[in-house]
Amino acid sequence: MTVVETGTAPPALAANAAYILRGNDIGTLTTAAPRLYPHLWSWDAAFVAIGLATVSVPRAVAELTTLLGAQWASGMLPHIVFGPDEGYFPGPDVWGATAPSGARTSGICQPPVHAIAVRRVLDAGRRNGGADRDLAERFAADTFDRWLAWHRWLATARDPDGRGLLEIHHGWESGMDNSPRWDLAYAGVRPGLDLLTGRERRDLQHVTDARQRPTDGEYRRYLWLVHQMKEARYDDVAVRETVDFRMTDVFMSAVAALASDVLAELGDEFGRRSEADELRTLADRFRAGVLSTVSPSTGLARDVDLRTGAVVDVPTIGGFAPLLSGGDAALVRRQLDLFTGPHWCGHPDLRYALPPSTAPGYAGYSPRTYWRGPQWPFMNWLLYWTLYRAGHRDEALSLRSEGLRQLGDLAFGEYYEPHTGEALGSAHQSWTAAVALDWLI
Ligand code: 9WN
Repeated sequence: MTVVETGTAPPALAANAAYILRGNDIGTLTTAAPRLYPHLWSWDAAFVAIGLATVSVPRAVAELTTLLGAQWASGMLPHIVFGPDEGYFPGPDVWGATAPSGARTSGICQPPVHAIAVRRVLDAGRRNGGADRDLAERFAADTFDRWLAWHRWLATARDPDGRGLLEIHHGWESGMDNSPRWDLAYAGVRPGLDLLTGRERRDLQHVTDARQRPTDGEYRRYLWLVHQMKEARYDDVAVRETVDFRMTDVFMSAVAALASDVLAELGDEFGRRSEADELRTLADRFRAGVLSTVSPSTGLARDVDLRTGAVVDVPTIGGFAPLLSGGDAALVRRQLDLFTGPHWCGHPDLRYALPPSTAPGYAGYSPRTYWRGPQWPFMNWLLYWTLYRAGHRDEALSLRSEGLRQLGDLAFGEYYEPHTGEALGSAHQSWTAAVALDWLI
């Protein structure tokens, strides 16, 4: 049996991970983290289901069912489905949004990784056989149209001109909230109201130092955008016309390409030929969109500010979007060399050879601050899974072994300081535990 560097044997790591997920389970949903995030987050739920599938297929199905239960009539899957806890700001009162089912939700979305979770749950059910296989197959077939509606909504509401690039209206939609990718866009967001003073930022109570989280100035902008979208009644067209933040998100677009291909494969299995073709066409559209943004000089994919036309040239993990969507073998090879080279995973000062969220050589790099430098275990898993699937086995397996070494401290941190390996943000983060389980079992 292999023992990870920190001395934690895989069975102990897996048992601890399962224990974390069990502890964060409040019945119908697994909170993204016990105190900092006491609700269900859309893309977290997908990774959580992937982890849960290794220990309980029914519980994994339940997690995705809860998310689908909050789907909007438009097809959008909201980025937060609120549970009963009052401890998160901005909570349901600030968002003022309700799904047709009555579930209280946020009014924005997150990257569409969910088809990958459906695939993994189905695979786990089939591996187990019996009731698990029946449940997983029924679930995947019965919910296919719901996931399809989600992808169709993205393609129409968020890429209305068909350029193959999804547009976002808040950094939260990218899942990489304060990444330097969004600095330029946020510089143009000038809050007309101070929506923070007099309110309590609960997030700062759950980290060891405030530097690990976005600043108050950033939060004022975050809240202003929520206010603008709420004023527009979360109407897709009205939001596009009024919101101060309109960026194409190249990483989310690459996720859409990848997940549309995965969903198309599921469609094939369930005899949904025309829908599968439609999804492949979508995947091709997003793949081409992503490739169209690549900088010839850096080799990284770039976001665009739709309000100004400015192209964002900062070296963040988002630039590696083509590793998810593929479509150009020479570019992918170039990106893999960059990714594993001394500016990224192979940087000599890193504790583990894993991608920092922002390149260590960049002036705005900040190794303790959220999406400005730390490494994120779920991201390592997503890249691992995609690279493995695309046949880049060596790079994928390196992410897995380095990712497991990082998690050997049993903290299950939200993110990690790249040089010291210190766990930062929330402890006992669900998607961190989930990816450890998938890697181990
Ligand atoms: C806002 C739950 C979420 C993740 C995001 C991560 C962080 C929320 C926050 O936590 O965002 O959505 O309050 O900071 O950036 O990727 O889904 O884990």
